Amino acid sequence: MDFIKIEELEIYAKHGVLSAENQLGQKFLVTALMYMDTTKAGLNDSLDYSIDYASVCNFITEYMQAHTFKLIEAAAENLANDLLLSYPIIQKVDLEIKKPWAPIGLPLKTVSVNISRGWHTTYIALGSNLGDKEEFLNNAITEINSDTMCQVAKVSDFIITKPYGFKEQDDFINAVIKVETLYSPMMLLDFLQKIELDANRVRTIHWGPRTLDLDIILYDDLVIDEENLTIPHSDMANRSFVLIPLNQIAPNTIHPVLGKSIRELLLSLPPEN
Ligand code: A4P
Ligand code: MG
Repeated sequence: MDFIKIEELEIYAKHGVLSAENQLGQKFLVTALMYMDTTKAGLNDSLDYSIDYASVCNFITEYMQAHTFKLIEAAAENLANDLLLSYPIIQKVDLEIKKPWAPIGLPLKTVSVNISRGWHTTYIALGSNLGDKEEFLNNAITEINSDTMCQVAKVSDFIITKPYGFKEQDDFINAVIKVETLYSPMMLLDFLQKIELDANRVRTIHWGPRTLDLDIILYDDLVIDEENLTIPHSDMANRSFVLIPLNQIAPNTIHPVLGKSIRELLLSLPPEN
């Protein structure tokens, strides 16, 4: 992908673990690679389709001077987030913060931290079969969208579905949403679980009734299988209550393990699912 690079912007600021560093300050060098599609800006020769790098340099300088972090990791993390939120055209940023004068009493050239942060596309399945089901789904969507780290980009229809798995329970309302997020998969899971808890979800029976269930279905084309998080969702390809709404908003998205589009997965689903 195209990028615009700001190299070794020199900033005098006050980050550091030592109190002398917080009081006297020192020099930092910031390098930022900002990924975006520059085609339109190039063809139209217009800043309307790009970023003004002078403005970004001022932004970075002001940010670094307005805050005092102990760790350059924290300075980088927060600066990357703020850059991505303030300049929506930037899809990803590689950020390096160098400390050329790190006070360690030994002859070192520089110490630096390098991070890469960006927007990710994720699909989240919502389900409810207790209480005011529609309201639980609507509230969850509003809560997700009101978090600065998430933007709800698409919402499928709300569909009424028969219970899958444990059958002796009320019908569900299900939906799938497309969300652009700055959260890592783990942070996203934590965030969604807090929303579930807020909805007073009581977990008694596995696959049983719930006020609100939020599952991460896809996250870019990432494949992870950790103890508490599996992406793509391990059972998504067998569930019409996931595939029908997902097919409405992402029919051509490819399942990164099965190598089939959502439309193909839905077409090959047995009718009883
Ligand atoms: N977990 C692992 N991967 C993920 C992921 N991709 N997204 C872990 C979210 N969570 C994930 O889930 C248990 C643990 O799964 C979480 O703590 C997380 O670390 P849970 O939702 O807390 O527990 P559960 O609901 O009892 O089990 P499970 O297997 O998650 O149930 P499902 O898969 O959520 O299915 N029928 C219809 N028609 N519509 C429905 O929405 N839903 C279910 C529940 C059953 N039948 C249904 C529906
Ligand atoms: Mg679940």
